[in-house]
Amino acid sequence: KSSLKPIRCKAAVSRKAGEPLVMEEILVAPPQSYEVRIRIICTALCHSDITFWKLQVPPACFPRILGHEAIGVVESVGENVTEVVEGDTVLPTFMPDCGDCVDCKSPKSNLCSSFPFKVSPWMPRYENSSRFTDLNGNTLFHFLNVSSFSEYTVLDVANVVKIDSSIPPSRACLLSCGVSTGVGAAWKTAQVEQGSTVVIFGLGSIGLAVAEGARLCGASRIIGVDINPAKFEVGQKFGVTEFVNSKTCENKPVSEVINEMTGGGADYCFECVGSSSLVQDAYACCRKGWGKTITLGVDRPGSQICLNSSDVLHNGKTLMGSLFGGLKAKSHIPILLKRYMSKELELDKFVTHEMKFEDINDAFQLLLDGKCIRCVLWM
Ligand code: CXF
Ligand code: ZN
Repeated sequence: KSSLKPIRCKAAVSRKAGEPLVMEEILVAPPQSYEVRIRIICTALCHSDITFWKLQVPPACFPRILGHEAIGVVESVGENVTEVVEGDTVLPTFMPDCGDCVDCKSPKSNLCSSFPFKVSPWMPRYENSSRFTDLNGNTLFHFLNVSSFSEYTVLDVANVVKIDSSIPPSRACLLSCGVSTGVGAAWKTAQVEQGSTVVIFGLGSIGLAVAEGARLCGASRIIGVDINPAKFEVGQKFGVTEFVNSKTCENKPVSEVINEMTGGGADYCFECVGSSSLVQDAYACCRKGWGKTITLGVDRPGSQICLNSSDVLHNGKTLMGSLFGGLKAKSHIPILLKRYMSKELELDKFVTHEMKFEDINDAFQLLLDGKCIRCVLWM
């Protein structure tokens, strides 16, 4: 293991907030104990990459290697790694699954307490430690435990899932973040049942993945809410059955419209935008007694959700947050991949664009303009 050497390869470095990524040669250090170095096969763009690329306030930090939705092959492993070997196909996941802590051992949670989720610029097991340097010897920061906008990257073994190498990489990689987050929120966090009525606020990639999950769980009504009327047609391909344009609700709050449509509220509401006032709307139109509202969207740091305390007391509703769809990466991703292979889970329709890694800045523009669902970049 001590014979492992740094690898020189290409990476798209985010040097300044909001500025085009720079294609550079960088050095990727060997994996330390409990780490693996992987060669990225392909990576997709997720909206969180845009969020952190634009961000000017902490936890922003530059220069950084973004990217966290990907698939790769293990190039080498550090000491104490027994779970994977060189040549294994793996999905990186930003949510760790150590398998050992109270939370990983409980079926009720996916929030590992050995490596509590935070948006850190470092490797999870070693504070202030990066595996990336530029050719001037300067440190490049990590992102979400993955940093896949590089031909090679280093991950903690808690952040990789070994998968079957025969699955098409451009489809499998979607389960590394976005599709898992949405499908998981319906399947694991909400536990949507057959015949349920579901409302999805925001029909971006995550909202569409929630629709796909709700469809798989047998929901009979899937109501999409968005301000862009074109989203209804898109949504229909993902199982959306009805559409509400919240911009043209005729002066009625959107929650009132939903309460009328559903005769007193939906079984499950999902907030997929990242707006605390939309969380309030969602909570206001899930059914009293058993309605559940799930939040997936990322609002500005420090924003507050305001709920009326007697409404909360009188109505018996549930409000839950969902990170990575409540999925335990190592046990649940293989199940979703099986459901893809058996043609139940449809992944193909999420991939609207595929291009070369070199063209990553064009891919950013497509996502910024709302022109793509998932754009897969081949290394
Ligand atoms: C997000 C979830 C919330 C914090 C930042 C990352 N996940 C993936 O895109
Ligand atoms: Zn993501």
